Amino acid sequence: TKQVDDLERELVGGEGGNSKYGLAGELYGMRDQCFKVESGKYEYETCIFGKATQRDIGQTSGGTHLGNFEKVELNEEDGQRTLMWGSGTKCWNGPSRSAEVVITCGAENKLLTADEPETCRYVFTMESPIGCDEKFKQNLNL
Ligand code: MAN
Repeated sequence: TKQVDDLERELVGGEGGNSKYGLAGELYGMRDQCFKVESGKYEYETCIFGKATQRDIGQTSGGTHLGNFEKVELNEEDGQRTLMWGSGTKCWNGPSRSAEVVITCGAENKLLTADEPETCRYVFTMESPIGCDEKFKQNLNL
């Protein structure tokens, strides 16, 4: 029983809690997968439970470290999921780089957009089936 309890805690967290794999284990299916998107002169790569990286288009290795995967955040009110990376390479004269991926409901796991709304803070949108949950349906009155 203890083993099952421990595994369950790892997968779906404690009561109502957030865990390593998200509220209901939804990140398990994309664990260690990486997703890419191009924007302006850069290609970005975000790896679930890994790193986020910025490269010049055409560059195939190295690049600027945008952060290490930290957590998935769930907004209790609107059900919005956001994946967060932090402690990236320090910005010139500023904070260390960080990245977040805002999830919307969609058929595939796919990064859609990349933006740098403030210097060295990178915000991506991603469509994913993990965004298509009860809360999403409620918000759209489906
Ligand atoms: C690099 C890139 C940019 C960033 C600047 C900050 O050029 O990482 O995204 O704005 O550094 O100096």
